[in-house]
Amino acid sequence: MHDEKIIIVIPTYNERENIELIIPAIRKYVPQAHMLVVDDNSPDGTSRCVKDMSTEYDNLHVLDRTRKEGLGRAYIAGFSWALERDYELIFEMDADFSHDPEYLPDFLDAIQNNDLVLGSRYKNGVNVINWPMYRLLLSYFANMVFTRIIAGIPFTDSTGGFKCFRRIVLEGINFEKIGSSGYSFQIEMNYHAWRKGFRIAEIPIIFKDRERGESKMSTKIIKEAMLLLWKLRFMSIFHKRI
Ligand SMILES: Nc1nc2c(ncn2[C@@H]2O[C@H](COP(=O)(O)OP(=O)(O)OP(=O)(O)O)[C@@H](O)[C@H]2O)c(=O)[nH]1
Ligand SMILES: [Mg+2]
Repeated sequence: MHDEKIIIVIPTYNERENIELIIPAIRKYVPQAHMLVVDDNSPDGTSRCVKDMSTEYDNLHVLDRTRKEGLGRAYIAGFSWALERDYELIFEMDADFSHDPEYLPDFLDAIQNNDLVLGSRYKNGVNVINWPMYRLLLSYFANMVFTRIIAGIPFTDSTGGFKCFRRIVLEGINFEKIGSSGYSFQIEMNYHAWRKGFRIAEIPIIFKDRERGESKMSTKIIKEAMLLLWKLRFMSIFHKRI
């Protein structure tokens, strides 16, 4: 059990303070997992910091990109990198400790009988710590109302970014058709996996707001997500299979 090759993909933009702490924390909970930091040429030297750490930590990799293109593009580059190698389980995880590495073993348990495991902030009530009320309400309604009602996606947390894919799921998704760069990237990936009939489970996680580094949330990201939901609704109506 749990002997499949694991990689944790961590996109970063100006996360130097967090990345040097999250790497040892991940290692503590899943020592066998490899890590891939996908950095968009962060001005604060995140990539350099990870490269320096890789002399001490084995199986720690960096994928350097030339410019900031959003979370979605960074993940697609990271997934492609992982699929070119022999990883079976591919995680998404933020660098800023909003995703507590202590849940990683729970994902590994749940993926044994599933193809995709989603960490959900809303599965057992509301488990978000330290977010301003407007942001919590926005996220809660986006997930519990808009994604479920507009796009018909049955999950409690479609915008979360703490998840574990079996490679077969990523191999089944045409990355060229994924247009989103912000949160809607998460919705889009879940939607395609769900429509293709993969086994998907949600496990409860407690999500904490970042304590270090700067937020990259923007109204552009929110607008992109709202547009996507309507697009998915129309795709569902016409049963367009992708
Ligand atoms: N490579 C890359 N990483 C990004 C980009 N935007 C965000 N990230 C990283 O993706 C992860 C999630 O982004 P966050 O900025 O934490 O997004 P969030 O959690 O919704 O919002 P805050 O925590 O409030 O900033 C973090 O590790 C970021 O550093 C980007 O354009 N490129
Ligand atoms: Mg964050």
